[in-house]
Amino acid sequence: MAFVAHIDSGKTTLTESVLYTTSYLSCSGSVDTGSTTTDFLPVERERGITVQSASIPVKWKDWTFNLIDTPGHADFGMEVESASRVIDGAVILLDSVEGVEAQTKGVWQQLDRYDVKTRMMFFNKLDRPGASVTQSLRSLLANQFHPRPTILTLPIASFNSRQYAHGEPGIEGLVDLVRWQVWKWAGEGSDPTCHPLPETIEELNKFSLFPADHPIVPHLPIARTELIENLSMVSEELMEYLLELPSSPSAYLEIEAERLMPHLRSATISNEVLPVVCGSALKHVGTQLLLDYVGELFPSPLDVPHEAQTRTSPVRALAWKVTWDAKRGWMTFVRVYSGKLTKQSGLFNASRNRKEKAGKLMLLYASEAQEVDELPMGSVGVVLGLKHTRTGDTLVSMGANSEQRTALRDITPPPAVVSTSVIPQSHSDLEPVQQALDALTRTDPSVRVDVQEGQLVVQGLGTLHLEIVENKLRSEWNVNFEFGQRRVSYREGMGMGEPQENWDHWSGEVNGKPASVVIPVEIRPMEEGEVGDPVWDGNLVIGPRGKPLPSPESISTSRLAAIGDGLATALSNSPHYSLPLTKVYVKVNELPKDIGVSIATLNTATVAVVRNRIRSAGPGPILEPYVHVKISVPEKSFGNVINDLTENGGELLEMGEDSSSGFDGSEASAFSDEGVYVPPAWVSPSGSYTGKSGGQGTVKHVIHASAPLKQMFDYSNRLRAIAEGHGNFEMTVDGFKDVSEARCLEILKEIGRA
Ligand SMILES: Nc1nc2c(ncn2[C@@H]2O[C@H](COP(=O)(O)OP(=O)(O)OP(=O)(O)O)[C@@H](O)[C@H]2O)c(=O)[nH]1
Ligand SMILES: [Mg+2]
Repeated sequence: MAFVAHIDSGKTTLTESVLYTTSYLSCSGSVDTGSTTTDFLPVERERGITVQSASIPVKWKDWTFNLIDTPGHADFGMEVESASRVIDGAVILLDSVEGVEAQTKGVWQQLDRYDVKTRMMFFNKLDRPGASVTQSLRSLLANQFHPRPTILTLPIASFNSRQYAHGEPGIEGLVDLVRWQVWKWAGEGSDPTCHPLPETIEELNKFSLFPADHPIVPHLPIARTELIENLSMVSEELMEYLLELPSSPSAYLEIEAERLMPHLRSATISNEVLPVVCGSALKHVGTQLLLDYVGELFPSPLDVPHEAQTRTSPVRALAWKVTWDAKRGWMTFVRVYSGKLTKQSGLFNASRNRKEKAGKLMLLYASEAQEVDELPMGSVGVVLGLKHTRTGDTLVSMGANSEQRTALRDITPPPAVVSTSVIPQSHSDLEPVQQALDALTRTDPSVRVDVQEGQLVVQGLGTLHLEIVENKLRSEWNVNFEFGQRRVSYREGMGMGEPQENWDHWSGEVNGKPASVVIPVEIRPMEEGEVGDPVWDGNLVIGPRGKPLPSPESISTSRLAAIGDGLATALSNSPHYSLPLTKVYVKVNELPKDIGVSIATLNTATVAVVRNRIRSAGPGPILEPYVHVKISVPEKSFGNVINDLTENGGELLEMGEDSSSGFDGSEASAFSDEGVYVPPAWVSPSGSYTGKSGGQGTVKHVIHASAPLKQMFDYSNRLRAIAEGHGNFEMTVDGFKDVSEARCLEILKEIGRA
């Protein structure tokens, strides 16, 4: 299970609270003082942000979870990508002052991509002024997250009726609507007390925990009734049970939690409802309840269909993360999908066709390790001593047959959008720098390294990503180099020229003898409605069986792998402007039985044929990366911000006075609230809003725009100047877009091609 969310929603704080609650820690650390367990890298502690995901086995009651704390910043999206690949369920946090934010959507889509069905929301920071369960729930519906968000716990701002109306002190209690209990936090640092709620309306109205006039009391039966009725919409069995109940107003209060839980669980696992729980990670409010619900509702590894999964051999495991540690060497994080991985055993890397040998095995508690003899099915642990394995590779036991040796589904890095040259300080620094870069790409496949015109170039997912790369090269690898200027990465599309006759024939000389081969491929620019494949850098490559072709390294038949590799080479560098190609459609047809040439020749011929075809099609469009920005500024600077955006090639998408619209300004209609219990706003009252996006007493104006990434590199400085320090923005990469002719010329000049 993983915690995923927008930056700063409190994932690391919640992880810390989980460790504290489950007694792993005797006192909890804090992100703000750089003392948390999972943010252990020096850069993380300095900056108070998570850069890499960390996994921790957590024991709670009879359950064991493998918890992964992920980073929220989109520049470290690879870490969420690989975590999403190995989890069976995710808890998505929402800062309940801000509601849905840019990366909330980003991580939600990542979970979709890896088919993580089971999800739960945690509305965090309910202690903050301006926090609202109602608004947060509405923003989920407005952004079309899930048609059935289902609130399981309700916050109690105060047990004192008068203070409650003002939302102060923030969050003193929680009502568990399923178990029909109230949790009360008496004060800072003290343990909460749990009180069962009365099962009749009359007794509830006299319940001594609340003063007689507390407004939440009469609302609680309504909330529970709506929860149960909405749940019965997805469970016929529950519906039938409800129909049998006597029609007394208290009937729904008597239903035991045990009766509801199985329905809630199956609806959660099948993604028919999205359970929502509330709390404050910082104050440890709601952490136990979250853990209880994760335990009750999340699937065990056996409840989720995984590729061929058994408790017995052979071992199949996915390396979902590889890191380098100065003391321990290469550490490969694996999730074991079947069998039992034992220490010192021989393994086969099915993604790279190489033998490996496992050394020690460990369970890792963030940076602390415990050695173990074996990792059973379903577990997440670390293997030491593997030499060739990279993030995303499949490991199987040596004895596995060829069918069991196939690779599990890969992890795909998001596209790189910025690059910089790496200049070793002296000639003797070249080799260490190269080695360090190679090691770095093994740990983080979203860092790409290549040589362009004799110069080492690294590409990454954003400017912060490159900063961290620079930082790691210096502090972990101690190599001497300078980074050149940051540049955005451009792409080329394919031209419209028709193929010449016999364009797919290749003939040449192999070992002094003439050889020829026909490469069975079709190539054209992608058409409207076709979606590029991230595995192929936004191109669409279809294999002989009509399915998307996997990356060349994980193709198991050697002839197809040779063609795949040739395609990748040809598509990585256009014959026109030497940019990587994107939005090209390639179909590889069935290969004839006897091609008459060696594998190596097949590879060379594929590169040549594809390059020629792209050359003869003429130059295509140039594409550059765009970002989506959401900017909040006071009215005074509104006009200047807009002028600046348009001057820099930005396109305004939407403007308004607050951010209740979808964060991306899309017009898409919201999910209806029919069949959803939305508590009235007064149920989650809060002190007046002084949050980060507005500033005291000022109306915030929100602008959504799309702009070229290149113009937005130093936007934080620019916005600071324009809005005199009162502006805020968030930015997410929005893919590659075709550029105008004028901009095309500029780009060609910039890259020295015009
Ligand atoms: N008031 C309040 N502040 C919180 C709460 N949870 C987290 N914070 C604060 O929010 C800030 C961000 O918390 P983190 O735990 O680092 O957030 P994160 O989601 O891990 O951030 P990234 O890993 O960088 O994406 C810190 O200053 C926390 O102290 C909460 O429940 N209430
Ligand atoms: Mg964090």
